[in-house]
Amino acid sequence: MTAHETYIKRCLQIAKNGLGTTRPNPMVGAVIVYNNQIIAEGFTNPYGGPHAEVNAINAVKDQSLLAKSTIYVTLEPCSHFGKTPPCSDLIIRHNIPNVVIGCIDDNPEVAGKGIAKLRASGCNVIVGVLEAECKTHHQRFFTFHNKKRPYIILKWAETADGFIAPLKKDKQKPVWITNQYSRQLVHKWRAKEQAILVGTNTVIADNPSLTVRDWSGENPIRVVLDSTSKLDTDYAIFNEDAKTIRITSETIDFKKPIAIQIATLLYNDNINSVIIEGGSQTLQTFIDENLWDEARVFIGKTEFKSGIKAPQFSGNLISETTIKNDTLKLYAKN
Ligand code: AOF
Ligand code: ZN
Repeated sequence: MTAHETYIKRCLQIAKNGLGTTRPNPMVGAVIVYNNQIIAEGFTNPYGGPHAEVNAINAVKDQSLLAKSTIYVTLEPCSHFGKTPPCSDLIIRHNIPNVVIGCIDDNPEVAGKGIAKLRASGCNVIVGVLEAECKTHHQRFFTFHNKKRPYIILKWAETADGFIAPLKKDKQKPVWITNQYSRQLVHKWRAKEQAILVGTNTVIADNPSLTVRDWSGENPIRVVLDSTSKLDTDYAIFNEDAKTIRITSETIDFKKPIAIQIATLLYNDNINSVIIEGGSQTLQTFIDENLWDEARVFIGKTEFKSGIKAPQFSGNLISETTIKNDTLKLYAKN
């Protein structure tokens, strides 16, 4: 690993401190290096607050060193007045001579203009260090700007014989396909996403809370498809633990393809990622409309013999792991 890569790697590490708070803004990390030593670090503040570069620059004790330093940042420094002033201007004002960037910011407000500004003022700018890692790190933000929809993760658990749920089920007794460790992992995943979505049948059958209670962090915004507009507000999904968006026939046309309408609605609500946790019909809708980015499928050891079939799809298998007696398969879209 080169020195540049080592420092960008550190930027990626500290960027994650912004998890759950910066969205829909990207969680950026920045470090300032003088004489082969990190002299300051910063990450993006909660939405609307100072950017990573601002925090890193302010954290330098001896500000005179800035004129002899290099700033490393996962994402191109911004060039526009949004909720905060442009980071590229701040870098120029402090005469920081070297800027090393992971990847370009695809927000049309920025999109290369930050780099152009820095270069025009005489900064030495290097772009594309650990670019793939930085793009992956910022993929929710990029999907939001480039595809005008949230990053979409499909998640379900199926039995060894391919069922997602039994046909009929006793409301009082939850039926678990996966073990407690897999379930905790799902709560960890939830904390990473801005929203979580389920269909009406899942609410009625499982009465899920869709929170991160077995982990920590922010509860995602709950989104429920209520095609009949009849869901009782007694369901746990409407409790005070998190915000809930109810999608009814007043918000979308259930006779037309619905996944694209939902994706657009969430985009308009500034939501840059969503995890879809069922049921089979809702998941299948997103698969059939080809509107997903990742699928995370647990396969348990139990068999139901009959029941509601798991979604049918094809994807690129990225990894297969075991969590005690469960198998977890991660797919990316073909
Ligand atoms: C950076 N560093 O840490 C972040 C950046 O409304 P504002 O002022 O907060 O600007 C938001 C936009 O700035 C956001 O859409 C993205 O393009 C960029 N985010 N830029 O230089 C940061 N979070
Ligand atoms: Zn900025």
